[in-house]
Amino acid sequence: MLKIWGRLNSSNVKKVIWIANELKLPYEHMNLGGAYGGLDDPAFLQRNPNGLVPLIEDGKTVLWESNVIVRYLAAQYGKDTFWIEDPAKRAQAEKWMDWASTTSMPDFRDVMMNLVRLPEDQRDPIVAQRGVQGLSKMMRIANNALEQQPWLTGDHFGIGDIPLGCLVYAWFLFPIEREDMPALEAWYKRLTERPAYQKAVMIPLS
Ligand SMILES: N[C@@H](CCC(=O)N[C@@H](CS)C(=O)NCC(=O)O)C(=O)O
Repeated sequence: MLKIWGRLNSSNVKKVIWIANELKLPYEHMNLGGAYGGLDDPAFLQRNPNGLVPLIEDGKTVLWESNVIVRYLAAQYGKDTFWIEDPAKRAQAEKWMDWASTTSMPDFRDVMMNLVRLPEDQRDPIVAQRGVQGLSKMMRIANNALEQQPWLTGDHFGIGDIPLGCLVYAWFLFPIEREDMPALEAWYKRLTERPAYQKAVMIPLS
Protein backbone atom coordinates (compact mmCIF):
# COMPACT_ATOMS: atom_id res chain seq x y z
CA MET A 1 0.00 0.00 0.00
CA LEU A 2 1.11 3.58 -0.67
CA LYS A 3 2.80 5.11 2.38
CA ILE A 4 2.96 8.89 2.95
CA TRP A 5 5.14 10.58 5.54
CA GLY A 6 4.63 14.17 6.65
CA ARG A 7 2.73 16.42 9.03
CA LEU A 8 -0.71 17.27 7.69
CA ASN A 9 -0.42 21.05 8.25
CA SER A 10 2.41 21.30 5.68
CA SER A 11 1.33 22.77 2.35
CA ASN A 12 3.68 20.37 0.54
CA VAL A 13 2.28 17.33 2.35
CA LYS A 14 -1.27 18.55 1.65
CA LYS A 15 -0.60 18.29 -2.10
CA VAL A 16 0.18 14.59 -1.79
CA ILE A 17 -2.72 13.75 0.53
CA TRP A 18 -5.05 15.72 -1.74
CA ILE A 19 -4.11 13.94 -4.99
CA ALA A 20 -4.17 10.55 -3.20
CA ASN A 21 -7.72 11.35 -2.05
CA GLU A 22 -8.73 12.57 -5.53
CA LEU A 23 -7.45 9.28 -6.97
CA LYS A 24 -9.22 7.34 -4.17
CA LEU A 25 -5.99 5.55 -3.37
CA PRO A 26 -5.75 3.62 -0.12
CA TYR A 27 -2.70 4.83 1.82
CA GLU A 28 -1.02 4.67 5.17
CA HIS A 29 -0.08 8.03 6.63
CA MET A 30 2.66 8.71 9.17
CA ASN A 31 3.07 12.13 10.81
CA LEU A 32 6.64 13.39 10.63
CA GLY A 33 8.39 16.76 10.79
CA GLY A 34 7.47 19.92 12.69
CA ALA A 35 6.36 19.09 16.25
CA TYR A 36 6.58 15.37 15.41
CA GLY A 37 10.33 15.58 14.62
CA GLY A 38 12.02 12.52 13.14
CA LEU A 39 13.53 14.24 10.09
CA ASP A 40 17.10 13.77 11.33
CA ASP A 41 16.62 10.07 11.94
CA PRO A 42 19.39 8.33 9.91
CA ALA A 43 16.92 5.82 8.47
CA PHE A 44 14.74 8.70 7.20
CA LEU A 45 17.73 10.65 5.89
CA GLN A 46 18.80 7.64 3.91
CA ARG A 47 15.48 7.82 2.09
CA ASN A 48 15.32 11.61 1.85
CA PRO A 49 18.75 13.22 2.32
CA ASN A 50 17.05 16.64 2.47
CA GLY A 51 15.42 15.75 5.78
CA LEU A 52 12.09 17.17 4.59
CA VAL A 53 8.53 15.98 4.08
CA PRO A 54 6.64 14.75 2.15
CA LEU A 55 8.14 11.38 1.35
CA ILE A 56 6.29 8.47 -0.20
CA GLU A 57 6.92 4.79 -0.71
CA ASP A 58 4.91 2.97 -3.33
CA GLY A 59 6.20 -0.57 -3.76
CA LYS A 60 9.81 -0.17 -4.79
CA THR A 61 9.41 3.53 -5.54
CA VAL A 62 10.62 5.94 -2.86
CA LEU A 63 10.12 9.61 -3.78
CA TRP A 64 10.56 13.08 -2.33
CA GLU A 65 9.65 16.49 -3.87
CA SER A 66 5.94 17.14 -3.56
CA ASN A 67 5.25 18.24 -7.13
CA VAL A 68 7.07 15.23 -8.51
CA ILE A 69 5.02 12.98 -6.22
CA VAL A 70 1.79 14.58 -7.48
CA ARG A 71 2.88 13.98 -11.09
CA TYR A 72 3.97 10.41 -10.30
CA LEU A 73 0.66 9.49 -8.64
CA ALA A 74 -1.32 11.10 -11.47
CA ALA A 75 0.71 9.22 -14.11
CA GLN A 76 0.66 5.91 -12.25
CA TYR A 77 -2.94 5.86 -11.03
CA GLY A 78 -4.76 8.55 -12.97
CA LYS A 79 -4.11 7.65 -16.61
CA ASP A 80 -7.77 8.22 -17.49
CA THR A 81 -8.42 11.06 -15.09
CA PHE A 82 -5.62 13.34 -13.94
CA TRP A 83 -2.73 12.50 -16.22
CA ILE A 84 -2.43 14.58 -19.38
CA GLU A 85 -0.84 12.70 -22.27
CA ASP A 86 -0.31 15.65 -24.60
CA PRO A 87 3.08 17.12 -23.57
CA ALA A 88 2.11 20.66 -24.61
CA LYS A 89 -1.14 20.59 -22.62
CA ARG A 90 0.58 18.95 -19.68
CA ALA A 91 3.30 21.61 -19.65
CA GLN A 92 0.65 24.34 -19.46
CA ALA A 93 -0.65 22.71 -16.26
CA GLU A 94 2.81 21.91 -14.89
CA LYS A 95 3.99 25.47 -15.24
CA TRP A 96 1.47 26.49 -12.55
CA MET A 97 2.76 23.74 -10.27
CA ASP A 98 6.37 24.82 -10.45
CA TRP A 99 5.45 28.50 -10.42
CA ALA A 100 3.45 28.11 -7.21
CA SER A 101 6.29 26.23 -5.54
CA THR A 102 9.08 28.56 -6.60
CA THR A 103 7.70 32.05 -7.22
CA SER A 104 5.04 32.14 -4.48
CA MET A 105 6.62 29.98 -1.82
CA PRO A 106 9.15 32.40 -0.22
CA ASP A 107 6.47 35.07 0.31
CA PHE A 108 3.99 32.45 1.47
CA ARG A 109 6.47 31.14 4.04
CA ASP A 110 7.14 34.67 5.34
CA VAL A 111 3.42 35.36 5.77
CA MET A 112 2.70 31.96 7.32
CA MET A 113 5.53 32.31 9.84
CA ASN A 114 4.83 35.93 10.75
CA LEU A 115 1.03 35.80 10.88
CA VAL A 116 0.38 32.24 12.06
CA ARG A 117 3.25 30.04 13.20
CA LEU A 118 5.68 32.13 15.25
CA PRO A 119 4.80 33.14 18.83
CA GLU A 120 3.37 36.67 18.64
CA ASP A 121 6.40 38.32 20.27
CA GLN A 122 8.67 36.84 17.58
CA ARG A 123 6.63 37.96 14.58
CA ASP A 124 7.96 40.65 12.25
CA PRO A 125 5.10 42.74 10.81
CA ILE A 126 7.36 44.24 8.13
CA VAL A 127 8.33 40.80 6.80
CA ALA A 128 4.66 39.76 6.95
CA GLN A 129 3.56 42.89 5.06
CA ARG A 130 6.23 42.44 2.38
CA GLY A 131 5.15 38.81 1.99
CA VAL A 132 1.50 39.82 1.65
CA GLN A 133 2.43 42.32 -1.11
CA GLY A 134 4.44 39.66 -2.96
CA LEU A 135 1.67 37.08 -2.62
CA SER A 136 -0.90 39.60 -3.75
CA LYS A 137 1.01 40.08 -7.01
CA MET A 138 1.13 36.30 -7.51
CA MET A 139 -2.58 35.89 -6.78
CA ARG A 140 -3.30 38.64 -9.32
CA ILE A 141 -1.36 36.66 -11.96
CA ALA A 142 -3.41 33.53 -11.15
CA ASN A 143 -6.62 35.61 -11.12
CA ASN A 144 -5.87 36.96 -14.60
CA ALA A 145 -5.25 33.44 -15.92
CA LEU A 146 -8.47 32.23 -14.31
CA GLU A 147 -10.42 34.93 -16.15
CA GLN A 148 -9.51 33.04 -19.33
CA GLN A 149 -9.95 29.43 -18.18
CA PRO A 150 -11.85 27.76 -15.31
CA TRP A 151 -8.90 25.84 -13.88
CA LEU A 152 -5.16 26.45 -13.84
CA THR A 153 -4.88 23.02 -15.49
CA GLY A 154 -7.11 24.21 -18.37
CA ASP A 155 -10.70 23.10 -19.04
CA HIS A 156 -10.73 20.62 -16.17
CA PHE A 157 -9.49 20.40 -12.62
CA GLY A 158 -6.10 18.68 -12.48
CA ILE A 159 -2.50 18.63 -11.32
CA GLY A 160 -1.93 22.29 -12.24
CA ASP A 161 -4.47 23.35 -9.60
CA ILE A 162 -2.95 21.46 -6.69
CA PRO A 163 0.06 23.49 -5.48
CA LEU A 164 -1.61 26.92 -5.61
CA GLY A 165 -4.83 25.32 -4.33
CA CYS A 166 -3.00 24.46 -1.10
CA LEU A 167 -1.71 28.02 -0.68
CA VAL A 168 -4.93 29.80 -1.64
CA TYR A 169 -6.79 28.23 1.30
CA ALA A 170 -4.40 29.98 3.70
CA TRP A 171 -4.49 33.16 1.59
CA PHE A 172 -8.24 33.48 2.19
CA LEU A 173 -7.84 32.76 5.92
CA PHE A 174 -4.95 35.12 6.65
CA PRO A 175 -6.15 38.15 8.67
CA ILE A 176 -5.18 40.62 5.93
CA GLU A 177 -6.79 43.00 3.49
CA ARG A 178 -7.19 41.41 0.08
CA GLU A 179 -7.86 43.13 -3.24
CA ASP A 180 -10.94 41.89 -5.10
CA MET A 181 -10.00 39.04 -7.39
CA PRO A 182 -13.31 37.54 -8.54
CA ALA A 183 -11.89 34.83 -10.80
CA LEU A 184 -9.51 33.62 -8.08
CA GLU A 185 -12.36 33.63 -5.54
CA ALA A 186 -14.64 31.65 -7.90
CA TRP A 187 -11.85 29.10 -8.49
CA TYR A 188 -11.26 28.80 -4.74
CA LYS A 189 -14.98 28.29 -4.17
CA ARG A 190 -14.99 25.48 -6.74
CA LEU A 191 -12.03 23.87 -4.96
CA THR A 192 -13.85 24.01 -1.62
CA GLU A 193 -16.65 21.93 -3.15
CA ARG A 194 -14.26 18.99 -3.73
CA PRO A 195 -14.38 16.44 -0.90
CA ALA A 196 -10.69 15.57 -1.40
CA TYR A 197 -9.77 19.25 -0.95
CA GLN A 198 -11.96 19.61 2.13
CA LYS A 199 -10.29 16.60 3.72
CA ALA A 200 -6.66 17.33 2.86
CA VAL A 201 -6.43 21.11 2.72
CA MET A 202 -9.26 22.71 4.70
CA ILE A 203 -7.88 22.07 8.16
CA PRO A 204 -7.04 24.70 10.78
CA LEU A 205 -3.93 26.71 9.91
CA SER A 206 -1.06 25.93 12.25
N1 LIG B 1 10.68 21.20 -2.35
C1 LIG B 1 10.24 20.33 -1.30
C2 LIG B 1 10.12 21.16 -0.02
C3 LIG B 1 9.78 20.28 1.17
C4 LIG B 1 9.67 21.11 2.44
O1 LIG B 1 10.18 22.26 2.52
N2 LIG B 1 9.03 20.53 3.44
C5 LIG B 1 8.84 21.22 4.71
C6 LIG B 1 7.35 21.18 5.09
S1 LIG B 1 6.38 22.16 3.96
C7 LIG B 1 9.59 20.49 5.81
O2 LIG B 1 9.82 19.29 5.73
N3 LIG B 1 9.95 21.24 6.85
C8 LIG B 1 10.57 20.71 8.02
C9 LIG B 1 9.59 20.22 9.04
O3 LIG B 1 8.41 20.02 8.73
O4 LIG B 1 10.01 20.00 10.18
C10 LIG B 1 8.89 19.69 -1.68
O5 LIG B 1 8.14 20.34 -2.42
O6 LIG B 1 8.61 18.55 -1.27
